[in-house]
Amino acid sequence: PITREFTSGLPKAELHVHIEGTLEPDLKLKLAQRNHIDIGQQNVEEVQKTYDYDDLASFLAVYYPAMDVLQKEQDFYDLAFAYLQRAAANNVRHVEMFFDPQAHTSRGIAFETVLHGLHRAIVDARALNIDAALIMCFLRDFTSESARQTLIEALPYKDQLVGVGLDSDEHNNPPLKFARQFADAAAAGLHLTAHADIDQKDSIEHIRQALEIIGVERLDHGTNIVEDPDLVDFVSKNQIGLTSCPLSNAFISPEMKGKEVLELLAKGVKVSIHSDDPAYFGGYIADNYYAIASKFDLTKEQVVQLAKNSFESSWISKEQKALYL
Ligand code: ES4
Ligand code: ZN
Repeated sequence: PITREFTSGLPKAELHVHIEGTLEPDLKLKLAQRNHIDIGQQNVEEVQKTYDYDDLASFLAVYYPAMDVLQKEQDFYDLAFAYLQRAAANNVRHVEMFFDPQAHTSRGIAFETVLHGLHRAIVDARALNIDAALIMCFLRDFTSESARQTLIEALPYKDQLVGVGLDSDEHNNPPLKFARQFADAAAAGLHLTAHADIDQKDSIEHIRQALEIIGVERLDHGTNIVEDPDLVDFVSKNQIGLTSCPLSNAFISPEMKGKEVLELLAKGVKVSIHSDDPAYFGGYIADNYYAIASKFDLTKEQVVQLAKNSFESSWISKEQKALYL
């Protein structure tokens, strides 16, 4: 059987982690104190008691307000550096991390404060033998005008970004709402991905829009695609990566999309395993590999293929991929 030592030693790429979702209770408390913010809890246990959610909306209602403690560039640096240290210790070799600028600019934090802090952590983490890049997400429950302004703010720094994504509340917020912003980002040379989520009533239509209209190169979650053979063919032919997050899915269903992942893996689709919001969903990437491997009795070959897929779906150069594969 697959052991925790195996999943943590396995060389892998993390392609679906929200950096704000790596904010651990102890850092949250430390930043609250440093920035003189009353978050209403005094210790780790009290913070963890607020982590009470069983669907996307109830999760996001805890998640976004908690970001108040992130105020200064150094706060964003500390957040990202702590994550990268932990990832490096679990043999994550490459990270493409999401960040949500609008979650910060909407409460008066400058875009540059966020970007500079995260970028500086990425540069310093190279000394830990981990390379990382940033994917800027649009908040899909904000307007497309807000996304447009965010992209305008970001474009002068496009060399510090690898791509754009789409996250937050999917309900009634289809990918098509941001078609123009995705097209502009692609024209600027950025890669494209989008959350096409778990068990949303329109998930197949959202997946279709993301693939056929937006032209995403990856789908975040998106494993509901197994319901539609034509779309499975499409991702197969076009080598679209699907980033599945078992422990995040487990909050919605104990099956954590294991059957879907195995079906896609058997069909040769580039599905891979990631952590989403590890500080909130009970585990980092090695824990996510372990969770699905143990519950579904995966073979070593299947686990290795998932890790290979993570490098293949990443946005590193062919030459760099060859070093990992
Ligand atoms: C997220 Cl689990 C999830 N879904 C959608 N958007 C998100 N942002 C951070 N975590
Ligand atoms: Zn996510």
